[in-house]
Amino acid sequence: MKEVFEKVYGVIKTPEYVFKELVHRVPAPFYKPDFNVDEDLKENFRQLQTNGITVLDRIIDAEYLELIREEFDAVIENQKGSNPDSYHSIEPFLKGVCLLDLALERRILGLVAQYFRKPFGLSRTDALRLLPTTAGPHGSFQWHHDTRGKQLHAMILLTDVGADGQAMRYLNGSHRKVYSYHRGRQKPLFNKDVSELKIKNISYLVGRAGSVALFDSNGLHAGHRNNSYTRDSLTFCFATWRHFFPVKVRRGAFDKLSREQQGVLLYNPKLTII
Ligand SMILES: O=C(O)CCC(=O)C(=O)O
Ligand SMILES: [Fe+2]
Repeated sequence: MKEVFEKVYGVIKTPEYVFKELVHRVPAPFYKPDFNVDEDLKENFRQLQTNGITVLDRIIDAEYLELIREEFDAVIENQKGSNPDSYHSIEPFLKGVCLLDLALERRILGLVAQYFRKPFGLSRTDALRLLPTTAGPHGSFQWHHDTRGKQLHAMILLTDVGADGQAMRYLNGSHRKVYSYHRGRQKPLFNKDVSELKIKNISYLVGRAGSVALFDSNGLHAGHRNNSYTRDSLTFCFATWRHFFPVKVRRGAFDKLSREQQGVLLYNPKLTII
């Protein structure tokens, strides 16, 4: 009985749900982006639009990467994660200024602005260290979408990640999908959907340390755990509506940002400046 009721409820709720999601995707008519796509990233932008994912190869130089890595180590120290053999922090901006500068990097924001073509904010942050593990798939390490509609994640690799490493997988082109009410709210229940599809449609989030992947988390993706080697990464999420999580920054670091970068932070109603 409960099942039938849920099914019927889903059918009734789906039109409104789909309508909201489609409106959410429409660009703002008079939007003037504060950030633009560099000429050399035009191909990446095309890939992002077509596949829902693109990797910018090593856009962070070695010296800056060293500083980022030092700050990252301080951020995750003692922060044991809920995933097996992992360290995790959702407050990466309290130990220095490098990680905040990175989250608001001009080239990343250029791609985000062009992708949404409407105002957006930094909605969530994750610093994650995945140690080698024998743990099987669970949580975000199974096929899922993030249940927040059109949203961009910038995942910055701080260590080299090859196809043999703990590389996220992404189902190319799945970012366009509009889900029904229930499918739109289900998390890791898509394993079956993907195993039935052809492997050639899948991108691996691989790259050298300092590479940045941008992907639309409305598309299906799966983190991957294995016993190979450690993966360190930072993920900065950008959203245009509703799906904002608390983000904390320090006053001194905030004041040093450009007005446009500050705007990306202030767009998040859950921003705290301390
Ligand atoms: O860390 C991973 O490989 C998975 C990340 C993920 O699911 C996400 O950023 O939405
Ligand atoms: Fe995800």
